[in-house]
Amino acid sequence: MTDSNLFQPAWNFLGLPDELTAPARARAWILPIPYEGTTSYGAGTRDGPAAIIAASRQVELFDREFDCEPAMKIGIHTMDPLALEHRSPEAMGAAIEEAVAGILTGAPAPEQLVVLGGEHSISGGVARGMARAGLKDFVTVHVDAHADLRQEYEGTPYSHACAARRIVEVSPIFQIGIRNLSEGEERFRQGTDRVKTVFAEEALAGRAWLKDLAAFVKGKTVYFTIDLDGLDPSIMPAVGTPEPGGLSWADVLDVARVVCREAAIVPVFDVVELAPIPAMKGPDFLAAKLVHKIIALSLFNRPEREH
Ligand SMILES: [Mn+2]
Repeated sequence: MTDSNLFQPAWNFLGLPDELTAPARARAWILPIPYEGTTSYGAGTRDGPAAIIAASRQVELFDREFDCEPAMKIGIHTMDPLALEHRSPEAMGAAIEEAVAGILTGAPAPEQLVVLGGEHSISGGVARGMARAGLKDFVTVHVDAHADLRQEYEGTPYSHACAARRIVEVSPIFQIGIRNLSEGEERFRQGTDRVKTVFAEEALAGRAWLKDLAAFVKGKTVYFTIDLDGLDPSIMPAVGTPEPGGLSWADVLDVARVVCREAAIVPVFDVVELAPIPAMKGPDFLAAKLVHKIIALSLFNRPEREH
């Protein structure tokens, strides 16, 4: 038999061996959605999912926080990417809603569905898919530089600039890291009790708001959506609209720890808006490590769901 050491790690998230990637065995499933249809400034998010998976194959599986290789216990299945490249934003949203609902209610189904974007407009479809799958009363935690609360943008309500507004239609939302919003978004935010906001300057000034976040997610079903431009562009320049003054790596890990510890379950999270920069691997690697960490934080210390 051929020496298996001759081959590179498998082409899946983290490069896991086959026995850990079968859908029926894997507690987490990765769904790449390389959609880019409404990007208004820097382009390239269609290449985000492949860059995250490529970088993930170099991520160290051992994690000192868990004193083991959590992915080897959890199992992770990497799905084929959704083929949505040529759809309108509206048709894209409907297709994602149907796909996510189908995955979450299928047999087998993952305990956690991890969506890799693609631009942030995909998240409205993800949230509606969760609702359609029967996940009742879930709440959303949203890391972003932008409020994304516009009713519509450049002629479509399904733009990346409207992602959070579409989510608010199905779920209350807690936003962190916001440092850019329009007057209309600010008025909408002030006029509804479904949006809580920790602006970037507050997020960077201390940790008191983590208590508010903990109270928001405590005992709840949580959808966690991370637009990578919520992080500071000094560590995450590979985004379409890099806004100065964002979250650090430690900040976003603190958010993830609170969400994963206090929530009842985190059945879906997404990491979106990576627009890879050729020859700059840091951002791709950051995104891959973040996905790995959130999977481990949310599943490792929880008993496996009964099938
Ligand atoms: Mn953003």
